[in-house]
Amino acid sequence: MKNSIKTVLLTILLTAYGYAFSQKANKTETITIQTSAQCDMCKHTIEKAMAYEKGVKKSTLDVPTSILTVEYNPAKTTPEKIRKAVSDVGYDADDVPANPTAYEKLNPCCKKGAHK
Ligand SMILES: [Cu+2]
Repeated sequence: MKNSIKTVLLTILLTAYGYAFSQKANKTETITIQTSAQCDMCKHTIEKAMAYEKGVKKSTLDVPTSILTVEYNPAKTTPEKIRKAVSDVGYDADDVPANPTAYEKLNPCCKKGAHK
């Protein structure tokens, strides 16, 4: 009887430990980035770039505020890499300015001031 209680306790302990470990491996962090996006086309361009970005799980750009919310795996990427990916498609990302070459290629309606 005593031994079976020990077995049960050990099983519970190992299950809890395994669960904690798997949670750590699947860790997701979220960042918000202020971008220079202005319309649905910008949203599409940035979210598409995020879909191809390594370590990014989900991204949503809110057009009215131009804020990009990104869920990512911190073991695979960093906020710096994510901001650079946004810059590389032609948009400012917080203090990282848009890549000038990519910005020049943007549709005219997506350039700064086009909607003001
Ligand atoms: Cu646009």
